[in-house]
Amino acid sequence: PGRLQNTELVVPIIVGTVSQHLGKKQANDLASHRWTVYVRGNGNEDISHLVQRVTFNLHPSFKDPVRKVEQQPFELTETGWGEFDIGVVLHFTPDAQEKDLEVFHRLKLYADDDPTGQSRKPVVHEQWEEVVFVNPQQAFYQRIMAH
Ligand code: SLL
Repeated sequence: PGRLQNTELVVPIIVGTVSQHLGKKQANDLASHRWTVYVRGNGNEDISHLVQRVTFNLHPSFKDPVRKVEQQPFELTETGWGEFDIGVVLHFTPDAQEKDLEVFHRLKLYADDDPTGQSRKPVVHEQWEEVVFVNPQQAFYQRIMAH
């Protein structure tokens, strides 16, 4: 047991947001859009073999801005009026013996070709991350490789 030396485990993940204007009838000052932030594996696969829980740190203007999601799907839906950087904290499975990792992802409400946001076309904004485990725990490494 223990850590593997000279080994890197690289796992690609996708962090993204999708948002949509609520429409003139439903929108109000505090809620012009409905949006979802999510963490996924490459090709939409389950990442619960790696990630135990995700904390989404929202802008302080939200009620209870620290939101914990304890199981798949690791996503959160809200309504709001503005764009901001969402802190997405990955808590890995205990056998990884790794620190939490915070990734920042910009919530995008407005498409570049529609700056007023009146179109109701969903706006998707995704970023790729490569999570790198340096000298991973042996048991964790074997479990992930066998997955
Ligand atoms: C801005 N710096 O000024 C950004 C802040 C904050 C958005 C955006 C809260 C919604 C609610 C909300 O959408 N905050 O209170 O339910 O554009």
